[in-house]
Amino acid sequence: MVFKLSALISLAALPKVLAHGGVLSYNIGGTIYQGWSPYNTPTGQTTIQRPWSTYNPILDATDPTIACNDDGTSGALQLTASAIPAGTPITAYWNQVWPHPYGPMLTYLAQCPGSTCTGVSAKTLKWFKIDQSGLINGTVFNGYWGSGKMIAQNSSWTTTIPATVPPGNYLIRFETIALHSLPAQFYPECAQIVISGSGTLAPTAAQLVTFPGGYSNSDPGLTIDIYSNQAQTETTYPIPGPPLYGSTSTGSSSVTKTTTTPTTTVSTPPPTSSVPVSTPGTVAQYGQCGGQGYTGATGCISPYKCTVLNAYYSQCL
Ligand SMILES: *[C@@H]1O[C@H](CO)[C@@H](O)[C@H](O)[C@H]1NC(C)=O
Ligand SMILES: *[C@@H]1O[C@H](CO)[C@@H](O)[C@H](O)[C@H]1NC(C)=O
Ligand SMILES: [Cu+2]
Repeated sequence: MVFKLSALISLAALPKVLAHGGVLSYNIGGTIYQGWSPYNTPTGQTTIQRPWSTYNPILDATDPTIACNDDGTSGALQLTASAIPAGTPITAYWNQVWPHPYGPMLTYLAQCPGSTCTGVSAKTLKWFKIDQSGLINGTVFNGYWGSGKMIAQNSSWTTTIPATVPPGNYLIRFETIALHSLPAQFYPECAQIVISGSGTLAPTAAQLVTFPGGYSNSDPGLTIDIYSNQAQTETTYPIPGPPLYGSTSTGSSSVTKTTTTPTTTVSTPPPTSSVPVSTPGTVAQYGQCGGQGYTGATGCISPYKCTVLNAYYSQCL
């Protein structure tokens, strides 16, 4: 009997893939980039995504693979998405349908020294957080979370590179954290991009972390028991990691969500309207309809509504 190797690999992988996964592809400014396939041979894989090794979650905030779900290295045929203007939305697609609706979504950037990220270990980099979504409404026990929203958005998450980010070579790290069981489950994957533009707002020291290092196993946002009695009335959730890039918060005492405008930018266009717009329009479901720096159409096709995701991105949902 002859078995196809790929069929054997799929069978072997099946029990693992049922309830877990990772980022499988990206849409950057309208271009689709396929990601790494962790269950195929590394030989010949050419992707902008860093190699990763398993659909299984990382269960320890100090795990040496927590930067990019791998050993930190680039692939033999590593690619980089070049000339991505700051201000561009990047969508990451998880396997369908992502199974874990309780927990935060987080997106980080790390700038590489020198002229490329290829060959640079993800563990040596300093990361800053450009997007986060924790408990959106309701209670910790049964509320609507960033990851629930990710599932509702076609198991995808869109983060717009802030227009203020300085040009250079970066890794972008999309992460979902699942809290349905403890320890918390981390699902991070990374891709290599070159950001262009004239941003000049460097992250502050307080906004920069290493991975491992950015999280601790005792962080309140990672030890929270969403099934406890307290969780049934708790409506705030402290998102793990450093304070958001561009904010003035120290992150040490407050979980209040605030949106602040960076103060030292040179080239931020005036904010466009980010108020929900209900006029019937032309933007399709999941399309961008507003946000700082955005100049396109703002009306969504019926029945979708323009919904503010963050200061830089509103989407038809
Ligand atoms: C939470 O937000 C979602 C999406 O906006 C909405 O569908 C849901 O009804 C809200 N739930 C509560 C309890 O407010
Ligand atoms: C949903 O996600 C898949 C990738 O997982 C993508 O191919 C498809 O175009 C997406 N659909 C929409 C409506 O965006
Ligand atoms: Cu899982």
